[in-house]
Amino acid sequence: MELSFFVIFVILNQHSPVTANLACESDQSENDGSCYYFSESESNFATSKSSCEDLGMHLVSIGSQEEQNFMQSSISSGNKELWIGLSRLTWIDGSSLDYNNFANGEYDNYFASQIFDDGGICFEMTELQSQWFDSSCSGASYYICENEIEDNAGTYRKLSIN
Ligand SMILES: [Ca+2]
Repeated sequence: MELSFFVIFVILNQHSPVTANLACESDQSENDGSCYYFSESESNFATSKSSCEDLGMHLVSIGSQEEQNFMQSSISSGNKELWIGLSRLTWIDGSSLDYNNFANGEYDNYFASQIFDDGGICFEMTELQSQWFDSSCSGASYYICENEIEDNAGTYRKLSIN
C-alpha cells in the first residue's frame, strides 16, 4: 500500500510543469513572454528579416510602451540604428499598429511623399533616441528579432484591440 502510494507520487512528480522550454537562447534576452535577439552585425532590411527567420524569430514588433522601454534598456549606448519589423506602416508579423513611437514628422512624411523607391519603406530605431524613423530598406543596420514563447503569444494583439 505504501509502496504504491510512493510510486504514484513519483509519477505525479515527473509530470510537474517543465519550464525549461520557455527559456530563451543564451544570446537572447527574455521579457514579458518574448525572447529578443539583438544582432551584432548590420544588414539590409530583407536580409535582417531572413536572419531572424533563420533563428525561428521575426523582426521585432513593438506593441506597448513597456516593450519599447525594454528595447531602450537592452541596447547598449552608442549610435547604432536597428531595424524593427515595421514596413509600410505594417508590422510584418501581422500585429496591429496601435502603439507607436515615431519620431516627429516621420508618420506624416509617409503620406506626404514616398521618398524611397526601392520597394518598401522600412523603419528603424536609434540607440540614442529610440524613436522610429523610416529609412531606405537597402541600407545596412543592426536589427532586433523577437519570438513569443508563451501560449498567450497574442497578448499584444489583444492589447491592440483596445
Ligand atoms: Ca512584441
